[in-house]
Amino acid sequence: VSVDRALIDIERACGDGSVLTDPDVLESYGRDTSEVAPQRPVAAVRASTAEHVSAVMRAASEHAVAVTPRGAGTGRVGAATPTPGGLVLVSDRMRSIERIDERDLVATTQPGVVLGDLHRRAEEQGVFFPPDPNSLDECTIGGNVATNAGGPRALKYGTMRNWVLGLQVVTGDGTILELGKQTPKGVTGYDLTALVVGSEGTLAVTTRATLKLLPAPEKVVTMLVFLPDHESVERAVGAAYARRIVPRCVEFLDSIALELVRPDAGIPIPENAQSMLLVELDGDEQTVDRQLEICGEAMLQAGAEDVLVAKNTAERQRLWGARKELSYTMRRQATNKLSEDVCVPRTRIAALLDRCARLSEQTGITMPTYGHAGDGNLHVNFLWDRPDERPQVEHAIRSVFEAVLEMGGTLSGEHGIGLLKVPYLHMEQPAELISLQEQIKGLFDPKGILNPDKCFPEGARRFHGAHGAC
Ligand code: LAC
Ligand code: ZN
Repeated sequence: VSVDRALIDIERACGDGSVLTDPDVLESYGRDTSEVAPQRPVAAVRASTAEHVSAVMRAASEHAVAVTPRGAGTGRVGAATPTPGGLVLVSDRMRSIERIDERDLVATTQPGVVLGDLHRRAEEQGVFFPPDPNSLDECTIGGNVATNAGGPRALKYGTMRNWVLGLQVVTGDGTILELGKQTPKGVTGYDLTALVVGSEGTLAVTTRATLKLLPAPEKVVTMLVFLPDHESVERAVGAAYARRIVPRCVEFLDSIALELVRPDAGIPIPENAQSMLLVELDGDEQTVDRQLEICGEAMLQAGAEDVLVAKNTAERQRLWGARKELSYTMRRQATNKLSEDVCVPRTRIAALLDRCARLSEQTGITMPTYGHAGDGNLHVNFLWDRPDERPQVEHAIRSVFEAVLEMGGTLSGEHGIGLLKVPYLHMEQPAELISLQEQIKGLFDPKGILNPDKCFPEGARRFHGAHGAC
């Protein structure tokens, strides 16, 4: 069959050991960190260079075989789930941090570099790479590029797209391209770098990333703010800005989420706390100390019942450790979990939380909510045990999406479309806009082999049948 012929060409180009077919290995590449059903790939391909990736794409084009690029598989919407009958292209042989230049404030890395390793190496040189998805100890730069990874610090610093200056990529037909620039400014041509960032492996495979850095902030402080109701949460989210302060994080945890982090948070969380904001400030020592005082006062005025400050780095790390684990901790609370990552304007946070509370009451589905409140980006979770509750879950999800769109929000603030959200895309985007994006994909990937079942309804239908996805 054609996939076998493609694999012969690939192994010839990439060398012995570059094609993996061991069932256990393939099993481990079958899924990401979402509820999307696993799909075993026909083979996994390990490329070491851009030339290898190019050879892989040429062979796959010639034999019409789908290729799903994969980082660490920590995505949340099935974007790294192999396309049925296709290959996965892994980056574990491309793990080099090629350059961290603290004077140019630029880093160059291969796609398989783990984000946390880049953070540590940058810190050793006194510089700072802000993007911080919670999977940072596992996830890779290539995956961060593909998903436009966010995280708590996106509030002050933006998401991955703000930090990628240039990319070396390989398109669907095997062409190697240098996109973007090596300098902090540059407006030559269309911004194709920005287009590839967040394209979920549907446009091109990243083989090298040139990233922007900052000097590391001198001081970081974390404040815990306990709030009694949704209105006070919304007021507290806006309170820092009203005092001309931009925190680097404003994270929200509702009462269920709070109970789940309580045992590991390290800081005593008041027994009756209804919700918490984690507010983090960074900058030079004097500024941070002054802002901490102003923010604390502002939070009390917004209705906070109590404000605590983490005493030292160890306390901060423990608290964030519990927060980072939250989605896994929550996963263990029920037989089934789905998690959304909607985003609304900051002034609609209370309305969204009210709406979720009402829906939970109506449907009987537990809907704990937490997330990046400063950005209006909330993870609304749906937990249920019995299979016959599924229709209620579907109803609740659709209702949340409808509400979010009415409020001027978006279906996905940080996790993307992948497979999970394809069935809902049309709620936010008209057919013309979806079609334009599909045409753009066609230019990067003329044979339609790069993750062809993801992001858009037509590809999803072709590989997954009438329902589009899963
Ligand atoms: C989080 C991931 C799920 O914020 O985005 O925990
Ligand atoms: Zn998140």
